[in-house]
Amino acid sequence: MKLQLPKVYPITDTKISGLSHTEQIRRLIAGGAKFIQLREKRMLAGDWFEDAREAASCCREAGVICIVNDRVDVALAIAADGVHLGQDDLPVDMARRLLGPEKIIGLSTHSIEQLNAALAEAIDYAAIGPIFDTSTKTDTEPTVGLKMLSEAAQMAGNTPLVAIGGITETNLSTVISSGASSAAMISAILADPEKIAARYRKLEQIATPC
Ligand code: 3NM
Repeated sequence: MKLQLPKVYPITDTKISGLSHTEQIRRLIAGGAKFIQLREKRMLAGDWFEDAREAASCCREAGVICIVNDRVDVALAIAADGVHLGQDDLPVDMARRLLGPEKIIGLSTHSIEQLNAALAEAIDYAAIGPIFDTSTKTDTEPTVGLKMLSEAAQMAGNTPLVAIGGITETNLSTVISSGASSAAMISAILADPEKIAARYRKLEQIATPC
């Protein structure tokens, strides 16, 4: 069945928020988030595992989908709903074999060529980025821009397409109207930790005008 993604897809970041993954999850859930990715690029698995487990447990209790960035092993260990893979992570077919047919697999792409290849894999959604400049991720590929995002959305067809990189309150509407199913965001949601719930709520409103 086709995955239904909320228009705003929050990703945790302990450096930007200054909060544990669990605390970020609590605040995001308070804001109404339904689909969250745990992303930890600095710590070793052993050092954030307990936090990840608690975060996943909060998600389960609230009926919120929890995806783990990069780490199939961590996703399995905490019984997450799936993984978000990068181009250098385990190949999709291997992740699928480990996770089984029911778990969600998302795959990052950074060009039309990579997206085309991703669409031939057993994924539930593809991501493309960075759409705009971002300082959150330092090893990014060249920016995709809105024109290529529209092309990518047409190419993705029925597969949900997540736009990522430099998305803010100001450009969110254009990202969605360019064809993205969802906009993944880190700094626009987490930069002020006291306002995480409110920021999520506001961005979801901008992305889903009534
Ligand atoms: N992946 P912000 S850009 C995690 O291009 C990530 O695949 C990207 O953070 C990609 O919303 C990015 O703060 C950073 O710009 C997104």
